[in-house]
Amino acid sequence: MSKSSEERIVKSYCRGCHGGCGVLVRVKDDRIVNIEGDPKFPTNRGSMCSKGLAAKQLVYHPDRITRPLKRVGNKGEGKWQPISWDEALDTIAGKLRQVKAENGAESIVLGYGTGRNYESFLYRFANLLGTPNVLTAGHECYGSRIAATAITCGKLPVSDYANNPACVMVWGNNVLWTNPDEQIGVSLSRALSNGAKLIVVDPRLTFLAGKADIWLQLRPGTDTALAFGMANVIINEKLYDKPFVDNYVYGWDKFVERVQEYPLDRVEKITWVPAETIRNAARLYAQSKPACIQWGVAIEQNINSIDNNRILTDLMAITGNLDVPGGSVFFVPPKIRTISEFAGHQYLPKEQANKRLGGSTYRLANRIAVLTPKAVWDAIFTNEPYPVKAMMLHGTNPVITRANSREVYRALHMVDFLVVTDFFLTPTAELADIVLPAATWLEFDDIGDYMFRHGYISARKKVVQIGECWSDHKIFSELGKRLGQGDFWRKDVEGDLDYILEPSGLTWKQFSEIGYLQGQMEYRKHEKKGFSTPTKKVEFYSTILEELGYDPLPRYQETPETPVSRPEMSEQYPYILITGARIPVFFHSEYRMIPWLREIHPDPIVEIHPVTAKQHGIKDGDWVFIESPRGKVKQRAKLTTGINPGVVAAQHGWWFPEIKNPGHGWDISNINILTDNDPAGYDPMMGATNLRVLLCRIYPAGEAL
Ligand SMILES: Nc1nc2c(c(=O)[nH]1)N[C@H]1C(S)=C(S)[C@@H](COP(=O)(O)OP(=O)(O)OC[C@H]3O[C@@H](n4cnc5c(=O)[nH]c(N)nc54)[C@H](O)[C@@H]3O)O[C@H]1N2
Ligand SMILES: Nc1nc2c(c(=O)[nH]1)N[C@H]1C(S)=C(S)[C@@H](COP(=O)(O)OP(=O)(O)OC[C@H]3O[C@@H](n4cnc5c(=O)[nH]c(N)nc54)[C@H](O)[C@@H]3O)O[C@H]1N2
Ligand code: SF4
Ligand SMILES: [Mo]
Repeated sequence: MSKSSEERIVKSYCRGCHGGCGVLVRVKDDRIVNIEGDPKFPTNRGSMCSKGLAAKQLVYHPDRITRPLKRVGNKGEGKWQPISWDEALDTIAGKLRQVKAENGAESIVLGYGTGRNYESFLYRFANLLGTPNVLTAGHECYGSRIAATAITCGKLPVSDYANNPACVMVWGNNVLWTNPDEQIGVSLSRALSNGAKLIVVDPRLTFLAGKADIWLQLRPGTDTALAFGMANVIINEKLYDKPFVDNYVYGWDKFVERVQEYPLDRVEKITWVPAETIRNAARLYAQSKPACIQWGVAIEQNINSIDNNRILTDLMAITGNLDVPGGSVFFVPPKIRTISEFAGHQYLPKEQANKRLGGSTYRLANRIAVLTPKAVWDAIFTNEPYPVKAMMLHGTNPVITRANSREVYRALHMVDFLVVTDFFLTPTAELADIVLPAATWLEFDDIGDYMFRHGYISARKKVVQIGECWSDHKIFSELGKRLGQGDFWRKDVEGDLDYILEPSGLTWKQFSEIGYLQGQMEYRKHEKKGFSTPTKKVEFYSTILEELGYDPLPRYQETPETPVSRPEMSEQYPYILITGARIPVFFHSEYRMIPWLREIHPDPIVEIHPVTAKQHGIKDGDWVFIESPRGKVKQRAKLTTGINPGVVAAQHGWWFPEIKNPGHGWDISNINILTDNDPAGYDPMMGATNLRVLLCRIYPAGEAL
C-alpha cells in the first residue's frame, strides 16, 4: 500500500453481513473515503445496504481494540493492560498446552457465532489441536438445513432466481432485509419484477408478505404441520410430478400414509391458517413451473427444526422442482478446496471425535460436528462428562446471542481461561482473560465464500491496516505454529489462500486480480448420477435417521411452550413471543456503536397488536417490560396490525456500547434473558434451541432506559 494523495479504487467484496455484494472502496492518503456498490459485480450489480455503506465508521471507530489486551483486575471488572502479540500468543499457547496435558484437548472449546470466512481455519486449528468441541450457531441456524438436506437429497438446494421462477414461496425468511445464506435479496426482487408469483409464510406482515399473492399468517412454530397440509393437497389432488416420484423418491408410500394424518381441517386448527388459504397456496406452488422455496432460519429455531427442513425439501421434490432451471437447485461451485477439506477433519483422531459434547444425544448434529451450547455450559459448571477449562471465542457475542443469557454469563465468568477475539470490548469480551484485536473485512486478504453454494467465490482485499489488528486467519496460523502445527500452515496466510485455490490453477494474487470465479452450472444432475444419499434417491423415508434411531419420516410436534402445550402457564404468560426477526441496519449484536446505523434505529423494538396494547395501557413508543419465567427486559412498543393479537415479536441482539461500565447494559433489553435453553425443548436430532416460540407477558415499564 503506497501512500498516495491520488484517490484509488479497490474492488472488493463486502462482509458487513454474511457477504454477497461486490464493492468499490475509494481510498485517499491510505484512508477509506467511501464505499459503494460495484455495478459490474454479478450478484448485487451495484446495490448495497446500510451496513456496508457504513463500514467506514466500523473501521475507524474510536472504541476499536487495536492491541492485544490482558486482564489485570478481577474477571469482568474492566481493567485491561495492552500487551504484545508475542506475549499474548505465548500465554495462550502455554495455557492450551497445560489444559491439554492435564485434562485432554477436549477440555478446550473453540467457538465462533454465525458463519464466518475464517471457519475453515478455526476448524483446522481445532482438529490439529485434537478437540472435537467447536461451538457455533449451527445447532439453531443453517446446520439444520445442511444436515436435513444432506440426508434427504444429498445437498442444500438454493433458489435459482436468474432463471425466471414462475412462483417463489418464501418461508420464514425476510430475504430482502437479511440477505441470508448463499442468497442476496435483490435477486428475488428481480424475479418478482419478472412476474414471479409470491407466497409468503410468516406470522408477521413483512414487506414481502404485503406484496404476496398469498400470505399465510401462521401460528409461530407450526410450519411442519402447514407444510404437511400443502403436501396433503398436492398428493390428494394429484398435482405432484409422478415421473419424478416414480424414479427418484424413496419411501413414497410411507410418506403418503403420514401425509394423510394431516387433513386440512386439522392443519387449520394447528396453524390458524384457513384451510382454503392453504389449499390455494399449495395449488399455486404446485402448478407454477418452475417454482422455488426460499427458506429461512425461523423454522430452524424450535423443536421441529430438522423436520421443517425435511418436509420443505419434500415439497420441492414432489413438484419436480429439484435441480431444474428456476427451481431449487444445486449450483456447481468453482473448483477450490472446500471448507471441509481445508478444515482437515481427518486430523482429528476418532477417539477424540467420539468425545464431542452432546454427540451421542444429538446424533444428526454430531454428523456435521455441531454441538449445542448448553452442553458446554454444563461441563463448565459440573465437570461432566469432563471439565471444560479453556475457551477461545472468535467473532461471537454469546452473552447477547445465546439462549438463557444469565446462564451464559455465569459460565463464561466461571471458565478458567477465556480468550475473546473481537473488534470491540463487548459484554462477552469483558469476561475474558485475554482479548485479541480482530481486523475487519477491509483489513486483510481473503477468499469470500459466502456465495459458494450459489456457484461463486470472490476476492476480498486488504485496503488499510488499523493499529495491530490481525485477521482471525493469521491468529490461528500463528498460534498453530506455536503449538507444533507448523507443518500444516503455510509461511503466511497468503500461502494458505494459495493452497485453498490450488485446484482452480490460480494463486491468490491471480485470483484477486480476476475478482471472482463462477462454477460451470449443470442442471438435473440426478438424471446422470442420482442423488447423493444411500439409496441415490430423495429420501422421504430417511435410511440415515432410521440407522441413528430417529423417526425416518417427518412429523409435526407442538413446541413445548405454547398455549396448547402449557395451558396453565399461558394464564400467567398469555402471549406467544417470537424473537429475533432481523432488521436491516444491525447484524445480531453488531453495529449498535455505529453512528449512521444507530441513528436510523436507536432503540430495541417490540411489535404488539394495538388491541393487545390497549388492554395493557401501552401506547406506541412506550417502553414496556416483556417477561417470561426466566426474567424480564425492556423494549419500546411499536403498535402494528401486521401481527396476530396473541403474538408479540421482540428484537434480539441488544446491548448498549454507550454505557461505559463493563456490562454495557447486557441485561436491559437482551431478549435472550427470556429464552429457554432447557433441552426438553430442543430438536432431538439437532439440539436446536427454542428461540421463536415462547410464552410471555407484557406491561408498561414506566420510565425510559
Ligand atoms: N433470541 C434470538 N437469539 C438469536 C437469534 C434469534 O433469532 N433470536 N439468532 C441466532 C442466530 S441465527 C445466530 S447465527 C447467532 C449469531 O450469534 P453471534 O455470531 O454471536 O452474533 P454477532 O452479534 O454477530 O457476534 C459477532 C461478534 O463478532 C464480532 N465480529 C464480527 N466480525 C468479526 C470477525 O471477522 N472476527 C472477529 N474476531 N470478530 C468479529 C462482532 O463485533 C460481534 O461482537 O445469534 C443467534 N441468537
Ligand atoms: N440485517 C441483518 N441481516 C442478517 C442478520 C442480522 O442479524 N441482521 N442475521 C443473519 C443470520 S445469522 C441469519 S440466520 C439470517 C436469518 O435471516 P431470516 O431467515 O430472514 O431471519 P429472520 O428475519 O430472523 O426471520 C425471518 C422471518 O421469520 C418470521 N418468523 C418468526 N417465527 C416464525 C415461525 O415460527 N414460522 C415462520 N414461518 N416464520 C417465522 C419472522 O417474522 C421474520 O419475518 O439473517 C442473516 N442476515
Ligand atoms: S447486504 Fe451484506 S454484503 Fe451487501 S452491502 Fe449489506 S452488509 Fe454488505
Ligand atoms: Mo444465523
